[in-house]
Amino acid sequence: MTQTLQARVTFQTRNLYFVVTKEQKQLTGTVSGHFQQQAYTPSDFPVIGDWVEGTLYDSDKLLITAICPRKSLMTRKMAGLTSDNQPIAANVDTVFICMSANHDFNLTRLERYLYIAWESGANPVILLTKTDLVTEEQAIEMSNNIQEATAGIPVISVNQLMDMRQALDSYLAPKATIVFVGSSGVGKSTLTNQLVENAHQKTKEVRKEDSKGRHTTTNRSLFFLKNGCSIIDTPGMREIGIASGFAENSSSFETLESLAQTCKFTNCQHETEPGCAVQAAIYRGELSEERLKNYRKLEAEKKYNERRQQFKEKQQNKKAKRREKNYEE
Ligand SMILES: Nc1nc2c(ncn2[C@@H]2O[C@H](COP(=O)(O)OP(=O)(O)OP(=O)(O)O)[C@@H](O)[C@H]2O)c(=O)[nH]1
Ligand SMILES: [Mg+2]
Ligand SMILES: [Zn+2]
Repeated sequence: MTQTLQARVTFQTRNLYFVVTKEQKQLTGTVSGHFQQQAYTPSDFPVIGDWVEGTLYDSDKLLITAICPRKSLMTRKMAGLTSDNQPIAANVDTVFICMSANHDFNLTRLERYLYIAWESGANPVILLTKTDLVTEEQAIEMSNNIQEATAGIPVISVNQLMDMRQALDSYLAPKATIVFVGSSGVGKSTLTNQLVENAHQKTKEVRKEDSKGRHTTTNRSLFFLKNGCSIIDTPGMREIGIASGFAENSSSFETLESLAQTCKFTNCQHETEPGCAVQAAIYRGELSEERLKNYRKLEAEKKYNERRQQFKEKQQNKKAKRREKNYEE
């Protein structure tokens, strides 16, 4: 008798998938011939974080017949001529974009990662890592610069001396899936190891002689926290191509904004207005609904931050006036 079951992909090497059932049983999986025939692009195959369905055989092997509907899918453009997107991780809730405070700081690269996160349907959070290597003032300045450039996306400063679970607590819900992305050596595996006791990810050590790294992560792996939260560690991306559909050199922040400037009405809400360039781009498949949704969120956050800033200034003015008054008396 065959048993059909669902399991989550936690690791992949070539065509072999390591999967874990809801009961925490580990199995190895391969896709069925029928599945293979129906798959046309890399994203049609299971990727880490996917829930897959299949039939159990030999007590610990799964013949994968289907991928369960994905909540989100992170992809990047593949190197070379192909326009296919390479899937990175599925069903992610929060993408932690890691940038280290010591030498990795680069807002353009950050923008690209943000773009990937937005396109995926997951929420981005920026982690400024290794803040122990700079002064507190420098860390604050960098964090402010990031905040200014990204308008409203959470920025969290961390370093290995901190309690990471406490720092990231609100994102580590039992059913949540989080992923760490960012350049090689920014501390993604160190973060993973701190959060997951049994992760034992080898972390990159930098050789003194040639400053080349060892133990750099080469494969994506999914780990579970005791509460059920899933954590995916990824290898540092050397080049981060933006998923196809957009020119690679286009700035993610500017694309939608410049499109919006060509709408017929200057106060266009990009909903049902005639002559809306944004909706037209969505219709042509050049822009995803998700991207517009994130743009709206960002706009709302921008407004919120502006209001907060105005409020703060008002409070400060009031205080200053009060001080003046006291002084006069
Ligand atoms: N000073 C300091 N060093 C850190 C911190 N976090 C990580 N490191 C060190 O930085 C090096 C790289 O850390 P990893 O965690 O391996 O970096 P990674 O992002 O996983 O790198 P890849 O796997 O190559 O993508 C290691 O030698 C860590 O010990 C930190 O907060 N402060
Ligand atoms: Mg690593
Ligand atoms: Zn419009």
